[in-house]
Amino acid sequence: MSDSTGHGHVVLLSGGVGGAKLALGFDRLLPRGALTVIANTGDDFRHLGLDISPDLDTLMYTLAGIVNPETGWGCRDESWQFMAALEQLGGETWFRLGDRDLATHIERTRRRAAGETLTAITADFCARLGIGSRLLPMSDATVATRVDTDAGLLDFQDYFVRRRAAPVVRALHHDGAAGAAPSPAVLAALADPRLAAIVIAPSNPWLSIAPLLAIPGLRAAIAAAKAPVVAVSPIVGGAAIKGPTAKIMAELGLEVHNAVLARHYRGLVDGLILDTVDAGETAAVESLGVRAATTATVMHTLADKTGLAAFTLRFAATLA
Ligand code: FO1
Repeated sequence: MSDSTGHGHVVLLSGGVGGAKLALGFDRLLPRGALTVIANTGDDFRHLGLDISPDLDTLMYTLAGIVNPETGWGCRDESWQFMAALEQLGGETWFRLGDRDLATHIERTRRRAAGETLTAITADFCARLGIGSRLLPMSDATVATRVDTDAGLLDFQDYFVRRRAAPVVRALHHDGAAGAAPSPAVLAALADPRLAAIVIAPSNPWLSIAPLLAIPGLRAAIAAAKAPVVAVSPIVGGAAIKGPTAKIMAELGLEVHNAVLARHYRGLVDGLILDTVDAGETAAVESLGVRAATTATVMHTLADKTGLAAFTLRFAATLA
């Protein structure tokens, strides 16, 4: 359950901005190489002829310390010459691509066209950016989240960015997930005997975590792992810290309670971490057979992030 440094290894399932904060907490808390992040690629899309992987890039920039601190995505100290020039030519600028960020998309697109896997490209980018943790796409197959709404069936970024998540969600589809296989690297990470915990980050369960769990082999590998599975709730005080989680839950006819989330994750997670403001919900969560713990889950500072990471590991140890 642990390596020579006495630390267990951690696998973190994560989407973009919210999950990336906890990824950074584990990256800074654990010895180099003890963290593997499995990233959602259901938000990926082809745009302006480029292969774009937003959650992978958000996680990569965050772990490299170069993410834009205001938005949580894209690069810090960014310039926007490309967007300005594209605007002048009447190109599509609703999805903001900064000049530094653009290099990632152009080089990833070139290497994928040359036949490299997303896993291999991501590993090389991370090595070049000095990242010690492993960052793995959930699969090297294409899985695309589609959002069925009152404005029609929308591609993810069209719904999320272009239309600012305004359309009413009827259903979510993960095209390609049923036929997708987790990469060998993902399966190896989940089978690692040094695993102390498998953690589901406080990303949107329906938008960002669902695509991961829709891949049959991935869900099975989590269930087969010896290590306890702990989720950190993105719902704080009946709302989502960031993004449209609460809105989507309401539109899907779900009450915005952590017991609903516990039911959603039931059978997969051993424990759920709630924010202290939701301590009143722990009994309801535990009545579903999911252990509950409370701590400060809203992360602003690095200390918040490493603190939540450490708490998650301690809680997981009580579930082992
Ligand atoms: N989110 C936005 O709300 N507006 C954008 O223009 C935008 C551009 C963008 C570019 C690169 C990238 O990696 C992420 C970007 N995001 C943008 C965030 C992204 O759409 C979401 O964070 C994820 O897809 C959902 O987690």
